[in-house]
Amino acid sequence: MDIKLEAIIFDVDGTLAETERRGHRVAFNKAFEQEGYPYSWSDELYRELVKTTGGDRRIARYLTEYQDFEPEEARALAKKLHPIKTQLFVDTILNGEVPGRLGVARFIKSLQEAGLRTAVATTGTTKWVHPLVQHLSEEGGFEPFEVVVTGNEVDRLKPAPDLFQLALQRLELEPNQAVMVEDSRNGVRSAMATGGACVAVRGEYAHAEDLEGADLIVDSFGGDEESALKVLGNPWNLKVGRMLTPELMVELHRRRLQS
Ligand code: XBP
Ligand code: MG
Repeated sequence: MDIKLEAIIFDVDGTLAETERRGHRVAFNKAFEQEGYPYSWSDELYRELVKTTGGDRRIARYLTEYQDFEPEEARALAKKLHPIKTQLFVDTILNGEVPGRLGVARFIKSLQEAGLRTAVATTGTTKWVHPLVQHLSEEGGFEPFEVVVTGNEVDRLKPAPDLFQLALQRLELEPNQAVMVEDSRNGVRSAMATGGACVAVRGEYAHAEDLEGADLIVDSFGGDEESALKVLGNPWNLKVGRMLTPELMVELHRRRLQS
């Protein structure tokens, strides 16, 4: 019996919006400064730290690995600082300072017009994810996501599959009825661990080789001539044009199912 593609599940950070370098990293640094700690994460250091998913775990890792904190103390200080960082990032969102990634609104609109359901599964904290996805759907002119799963709702963050599995459960779908869209190595690994299909739209902190295993790797969502996407990996030899489209998602899903 033919299994249809029903839904596209999006990651947030690096996928729906390039939030890390100018958003989260700045909010972490503002929180450190506001609370009187002499820490400041450079872009280069953050490229390493962002491999640790979850902002509070990221702070705790930094304190133990770079500031010689004992694990207990590191966790306690992270618990204190992370909510402060989160509120600072919410303020950034509410000031309209977090734009969607180029081409993502067009892509989501085309998916919804083609009758595909759309959802979110992110490691990020509920408190900022909801205002951000609401802002992106209003700014981008697409319907709100049907399901939004955030890092607070599961025990294991990416690269574990838990977030995508919870989104699939809420959509009442099996992994082979969805395509997941990610930007990073942790995200691609999380999607692959569900057994479903994954499209990687390389994020600012990822390199193409990190995204190996995805069913299609591109550098952007694409658009008209000057913003055409570049294909970085195409294991199914799909016919890929200037932009991601619903038809391409259906074809990728079909090829994968037939394999
Ligand atoms: C990326 C993450 C998050 C953000 C920071 O999530 O790992 O931790 O970097 O947000 P994804 P928080 O790519 O899965 O969307 O500080 O709220 O964790
Ligand atoms: Mg991401």
